[in-house]
Amino acid sequence: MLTRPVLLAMVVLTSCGVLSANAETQLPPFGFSGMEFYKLDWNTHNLRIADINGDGLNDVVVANNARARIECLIQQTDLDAEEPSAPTEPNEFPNDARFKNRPFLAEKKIFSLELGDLNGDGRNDMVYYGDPRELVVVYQNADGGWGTRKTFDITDGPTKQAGIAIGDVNGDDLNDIVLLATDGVYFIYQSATGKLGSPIKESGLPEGTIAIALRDFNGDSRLDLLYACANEAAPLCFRFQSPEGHLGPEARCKAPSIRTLALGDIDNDAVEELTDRVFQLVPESTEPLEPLSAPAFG
Ligand SMILES: [Ca+2]
Ligand SMILES: [Ca+2]
Ligand SMILES: [Ca+2]
Ligand SMILES: [Ca+2]
Repeated sequence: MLTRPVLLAMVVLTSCGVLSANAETQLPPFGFSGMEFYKLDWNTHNLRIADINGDGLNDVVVANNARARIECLIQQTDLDAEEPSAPTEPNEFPNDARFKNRPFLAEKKIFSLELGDLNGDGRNDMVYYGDPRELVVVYQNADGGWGTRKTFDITDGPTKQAGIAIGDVNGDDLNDIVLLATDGVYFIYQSATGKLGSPIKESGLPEGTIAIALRDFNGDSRLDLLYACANEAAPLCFRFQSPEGHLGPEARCKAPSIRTLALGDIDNDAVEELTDRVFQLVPESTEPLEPLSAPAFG
C-alpha cells in the first residue's frame, strides 16, 4: 500500500513491441513496459514534457508549490550508470534511474508554467506566473542549464493552471507568450532579435474562461487561440489566426460542459483534435463544432 509521503507523484513511461498485432485492424503491435516511479511532493502540478538541457531527450518539468521550486527531471542517457536509490523505510519505493532531478528554485507559489523557445536559439526556455504576482521567463543557457531571468510586472494574471500559452500568434515564425488575465489576455511578442517586447493587453474574455491553449485548429498551419470556459452553453471559444497574422473574433462552440480537456492529433491527419467526450475538428471549417457520437478512447 502506498502511504504518504512514500509516493506523491509518479511518471509512467511506455515502450513498444510487447503485444501482438491486431488481426482485424492490422494495427502494428504495441504495448507498455512497467511503470517507473519518481517521488515528488504533494501540491505538484503543471507537468510538462520538453528537452530542457539541449541533449535531444525529453525531460519532465513540474511545479512543486510545497517547496516553492520547479522539479526538472532530466532524462539520463546511460541507465546502467546509476542504480536506483535504495529504500530507506519500509514500503518505500526507490526512484528509478531514467530521470535525475535538477530542481530550480522559483521562490514563489506557481499558478501556471510553460516551456518553449522564447529567444530563437533553439533551446526551450521556461515561463511561469505565480505569487508574488509576476510573470517570469528563464532562458536556457548554451550549456543546458537555466540562466538569465526576465520578469514582467503583471498583477492580474491567472491563478489557475493552463493560463500561459507559447507559440507564434502573429505569423513571424517566432514564439510569443499569451497570458490569461482576469479580464483579458496579454500578448508578449518576440522580436527578430530574440527579445520579448512589452506586454500588450486585450480586454475582454469569453464568459467563464479558465484556461487557454494555442494549436492549429483549422489546418492552415497558423496557431489559433482556444479559450476553455466553465460555461455550460458554450465551453469552447476559438480565435483563428488570419493569413496576415491577426487573431480573429471569438467563435463560440456549443458543446457539453468540459471536465477535462486534451489536445492533440489523435488520428494522424495533421489536424488537432480536442478530447473530452470527444470533439473532432474539421479542417478548413470554422462552423460550430459537433460532438462525435462515440468516444475515441474506451
Ligand atoms: Ca533533455
Ligand atoms: Ca531559448
Ligand atoms: Ca511571433
Ligand atoms: Ca489555424
